[in-house]
Amino acid sequence: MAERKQRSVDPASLEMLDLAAAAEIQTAWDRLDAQKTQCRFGREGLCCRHCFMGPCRVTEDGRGAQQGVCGATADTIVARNLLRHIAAGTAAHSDHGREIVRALLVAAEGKSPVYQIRGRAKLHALADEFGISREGRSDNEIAKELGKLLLDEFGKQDGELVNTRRAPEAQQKNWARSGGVPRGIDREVVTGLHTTTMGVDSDPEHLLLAAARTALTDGWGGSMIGTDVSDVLFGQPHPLRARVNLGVLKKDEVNILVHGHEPTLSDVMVAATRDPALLAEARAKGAKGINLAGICCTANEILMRHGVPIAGNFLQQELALMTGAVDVMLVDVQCVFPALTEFQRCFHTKVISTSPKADFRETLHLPFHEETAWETAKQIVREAIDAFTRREQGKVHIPDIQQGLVAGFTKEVVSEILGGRYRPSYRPLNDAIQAGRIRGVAGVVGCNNPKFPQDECHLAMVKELIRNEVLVVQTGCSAIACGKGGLLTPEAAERYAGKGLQEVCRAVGIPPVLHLGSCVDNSRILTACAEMVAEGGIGDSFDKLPVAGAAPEWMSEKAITIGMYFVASGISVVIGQSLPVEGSQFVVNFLTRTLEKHFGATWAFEPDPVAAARRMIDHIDRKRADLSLPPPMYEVPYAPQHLEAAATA
Ligand code: SF4
Ligand code: MSK
Repeated sequence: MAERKQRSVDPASLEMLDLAAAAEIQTAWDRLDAQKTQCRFGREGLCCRHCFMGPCRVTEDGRGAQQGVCGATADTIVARNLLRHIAAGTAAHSDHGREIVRALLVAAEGKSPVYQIRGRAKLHALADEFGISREGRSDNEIAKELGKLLLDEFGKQDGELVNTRRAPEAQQKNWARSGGVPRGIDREVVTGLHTTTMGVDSDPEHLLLAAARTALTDGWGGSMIGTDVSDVLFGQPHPLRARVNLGVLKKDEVNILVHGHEPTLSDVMVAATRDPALLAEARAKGAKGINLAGICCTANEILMRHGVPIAGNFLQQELALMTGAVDVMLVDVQCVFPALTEFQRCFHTKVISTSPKADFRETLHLPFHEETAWETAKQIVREAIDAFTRREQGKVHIPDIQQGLVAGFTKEVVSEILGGRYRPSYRPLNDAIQAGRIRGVAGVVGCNNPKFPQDECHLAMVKELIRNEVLVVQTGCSAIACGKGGLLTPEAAERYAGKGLQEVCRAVGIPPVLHLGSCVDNSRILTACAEMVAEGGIGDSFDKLPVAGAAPEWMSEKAITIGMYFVASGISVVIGQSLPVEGSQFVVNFLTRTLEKHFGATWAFEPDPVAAARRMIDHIDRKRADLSLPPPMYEVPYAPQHLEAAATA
C-alpha cells in the first residue's frame, strides 16, 4: 500500500485521506493498490483487441509471440492503439465544443431565457475573422450565422478547418507536407477508427501521422471552437480573485458541487444559486445561503467567469464527498469516477447526472437540454436544499484549508494587460523575451494520477520553471494544483520567481503562473503563441519560439490528444509517465525524434518533474540560441540543492 506521503502533497487531501483510512472508505489510491502489478502489455501498448481472432499480445523481444494472428507487428499494434486513444480524446473535447455551439444557436434563436450573448466583442471579432457581415444585423443574427458555420466544421466533408488559418504559415506548410491538414472534425475521428480496424492500415508511420492530424482536429477544431463560443455565450473571462481547496465548502450553507466539463449547465447553476426565491427557500430550511463550488474543469469555466470557488482537482472528487457537507454533486461528462455513487450509501449527498451521454447507476438522472436549462437548474437547487435538511452534522468534516488565487487570463487579456486596453499588444511580452528578462513560456497542464503524489509534480515543475525566469501558463487540474499551492497570486512572483520574471510580474501586477482555463482552453495557448509569432522578433513559427509544454501527472486520453496537437503544432512536450508506446522502439523513436522533421517538435517522457523542467529550460535555451537572443538577463543559481528544494518545497 502506498504510504501517506506518496498519495498527496495537498494538506487538505491528506486530512481527508486519514479520515478515509480510519473509516475504511476506499478511494482511487486504494483501488490503484488493489490492481497490484498492472499489465505490462497494456502499459506498453502491445495488446490488440481489434478483432476476435485475438485478443493478441505481442512482444518485440521474443518474450512471446512477435506477431498477432493476422501478422500485425508490435509497431503496427502500438501505433494503432495510440491513434485510437487520440481519436477518443478528440471525440471527447470536440463533442463538448459541439454542445457549446448548439447552446449558442439556442441563444441566437431566443429559445432559452438563460442563454444570451454575453461576449459581444468576441462575437464581433469572430464574425470579422470569418467574413460574416455585421452591417445592419442584430447580435443574434450574427451569432446564428456564426453558430451554423462552426457547427458545419464538425460534419465538414470537403476542405480544411477554418481555424487552421490562424496558424503561422510554416505550421500550415508542415501539415500539408505530412498529410496532416485537419479536415472535418467528425471525419477525422471516424477515419481514425476506420483506419485502425482489423486489416486496414498497418504502416506505423502512416498511422502516427494520422494520429497527429486527428489531434490537430481537436486543438484547432473542436477545442478551439469550444473556447471561442464559450467566450461568446458566457462572456470573456477577466482576471478575478477567488479561493480554492476543500475549505471553500461551508458548514452552514447548502453546498452544491459541479463536476465535469461542460459550462452549459454549470453557468446556469451560477444564476440559479443566486436566485432570490431559491435563497429564501434555503433559508426557510435553516441554511444561511447556497454555496456553489466546483471540481475539475467545469469548475475552471465558472471560476474564470464568475469567481466561483474551486473545491479541488481530479483526485479530490471523492474526498469532497467525504466531508459530509456536499448536498448535491452535479456531474456531466468526463473525469467523473463511477465510484462517486457509492458515497451516497455513507453520506446524505445526492449525486445528480445530467448529460444524455452519461448516466450513472443509482444517481438521480435529470437530463439536461438547452431549452429547459433554467427549470433543470432550479430543480437541482431544490434537490440540494432538500438534501441539506438530511445532512448529518456529526459526519461533517471540512478541512480548514483554502488558498486565494487570481484566474481569468486569456489570449485577449494577456495582450490588454501588457499593452493596455487601448493598445492591446504582445509587444511587451516579446520584448521581455527578446531582452532575456523572461526566458520563455511554458504551458503546464493536465490531470492528477494516483501513480504520482497528488499535485507534487505540478508544483515542483512549475516552481523550477518560474525560478528560472520561465512564465508559466496553465489549464485544467494542473492550474488547480498550483492554485492550491499558492502559485497563482502576484505575491508568488516575489517568493518563487527569478529576478527578471519578478520584475515583469511586479510591473504588470500579474502572477508568474497564469490560469488560462479548462482542458479545452489549451487552445488558448495555441492562439497566444500565434499572437507571439505575429508580433514578431522571437520566431516566425511555433517551432522557433522559446516555448515548451508539459503534463506531469496526466491520466486521460484527452491529455494524449492535447500533447499530440501541441507537438504537431511545433511545441515540444514533456510528460510524466510515458505514453503506452514503449513496446515498439520504432514508435518511441518516431515520437521522440522523427516528428522533429515533420513538425519541428517532439515528445519526451520524464517522470522526475524537476528533471523534466530542466529539459524544458534547455529546450527554451536552444531556441533562444537559434534566434540569437541573449542569455537570461539575470543569472539563476543552479545547483543540486536548489533542485531538491524546488522539488520538496
Ligand atoms: Fe490479433 Fe490482428 Fe485481430 Fe489485433 S487485428 S486482435 S493483432 S488478429
Ligand atoms: S478535468 S482531463 S483530470 S485536467 Fe479537465 Fe482534470 Fe485531466 Fe480531467
